[in-house]
Amino acid sequence: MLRQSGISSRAFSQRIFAQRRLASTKTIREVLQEVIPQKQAQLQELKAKHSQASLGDVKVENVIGGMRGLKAMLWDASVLDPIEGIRFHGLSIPDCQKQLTPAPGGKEIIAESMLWLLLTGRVPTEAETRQLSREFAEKGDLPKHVEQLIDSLPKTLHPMTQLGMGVAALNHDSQFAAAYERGIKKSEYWTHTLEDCINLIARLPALAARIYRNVYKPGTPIAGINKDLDLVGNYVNMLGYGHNHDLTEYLRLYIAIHGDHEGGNASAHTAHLVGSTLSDPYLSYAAALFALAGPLHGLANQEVLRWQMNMQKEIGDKITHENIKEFLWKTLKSGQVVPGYGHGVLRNPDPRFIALQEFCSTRPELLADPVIQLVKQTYEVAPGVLKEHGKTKNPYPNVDAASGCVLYHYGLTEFKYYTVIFGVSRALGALTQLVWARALNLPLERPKSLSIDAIKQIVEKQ
Ligand code: CMX
Repeated sequence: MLRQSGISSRAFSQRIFAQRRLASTKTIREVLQEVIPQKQAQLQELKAKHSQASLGDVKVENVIGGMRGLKAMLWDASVLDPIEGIRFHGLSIPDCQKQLTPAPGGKEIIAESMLWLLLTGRVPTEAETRQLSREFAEKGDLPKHVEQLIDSLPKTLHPMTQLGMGVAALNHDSQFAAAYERGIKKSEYWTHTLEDCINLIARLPALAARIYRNVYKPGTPIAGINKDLDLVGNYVNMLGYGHNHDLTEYLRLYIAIHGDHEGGNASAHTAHLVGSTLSDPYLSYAAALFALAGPLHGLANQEVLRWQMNMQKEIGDKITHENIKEFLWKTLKSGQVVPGYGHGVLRNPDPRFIALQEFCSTRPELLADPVIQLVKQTYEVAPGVLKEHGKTKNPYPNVDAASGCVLYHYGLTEFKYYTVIFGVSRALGALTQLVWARALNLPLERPKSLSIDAIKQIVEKQ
């Protein structure tokens, strides 16, 4: 009939599309309301029937399951074992607590020694650690334009948005970007990247503290950088809590152990992906921060506190295992996740959670705090409830289950700020990864995507 009418099939389809285009009065939302359920059903069918089918190099479950467990990245500095948890160049958290130099007068791991270990694979000497602290202090002041930018932002803008914007604006002074523009050899990329990474880590405390002071303590002066202090010592000073030695020690530990969690975690992987385009470290890390700001990742530490406060409000003074159980079920039945529980890789309690709990266990005033007790009591009940609920592969706490409550105890009660502290920390691992990606000349990341129809065609042939 087409031949009789003298038009080709392509022209025929174009005419049909044109007629549909004219006839349809649907909105884009209405069309999506129709199309999405169809695609969802197709995906469900693939998941149920063909998860284990091979697509060549990978299985269907890898493509539709968030690439969980897929060995597709190169990263030396840390390994995450599902049962044992994190090791940094082979060292567990307790090993690091024994071997890495603390701050003068302190006991906990500090950011400088963790960064040194991550970057070089070696445990630094005390002199090497102190030298890095001094370099950070000397480079820690913010440029004027970044101060002005942060000061101009609405105080209601989420602190993580402010942090990402500030980090991106620091790229004004990127040595890597300037050197690339001048024209450098690939073999020189890593040295300029390293300088940017050190400058960025040095400036993060002043940036993060300025956000805190602007939003929560406006109009009060911010302490200057003390050249004799470590990075976190200065950060806590600028936040306005420098008088509190225990909080300073807690934040030293917190920032060191949140530093890296294998290469594929969402924030570090984002920095790696963006950095693979040769975007400079500031832009790459700003992107990572926006991944960290998601509630399934770093924002969970804010969510845990919010959830706990709601639980406390609802239960009142009579906190029992039964009451907590009821609240957990209420959360699950309303379709929400229990924040601070579960993990993409871990299948045991997170050793970072254990390390933070141990920090509390030596301090009676922390053990007596109702918020900290609630974390412990929830830990006694939640794994059982989550197992019974039967969805999560890991019913145990991750680091976010415990990290906020100690901050809360010490008076840092503004939990919308908590992910910013995580953001100061994750720079250690994500930026180390960038330096090594440039040193090893790793290429642009560019995985292949497949449509649902293409996957169906492949699996149906098998
Ligand atoms: N509460 C309720 N349900 C949960 C759950 C939790 N804590 N953890 C996982 N599940 C659900 C998932 O939503 C998923 O449900 P669907 O099948 O309906 O999609 C199912 O259990 C299977 O998930 P999983 O394979 O066990 O976990 P994922 O690898 O998909 O997700 C994580 C991991 C962390 C996103 C998830 O456990 C979660 O949402 N936890 C709560 C948020 C949180 O604490 N995030 C912080 C993680 C640490 C960090 O990055 O900082």
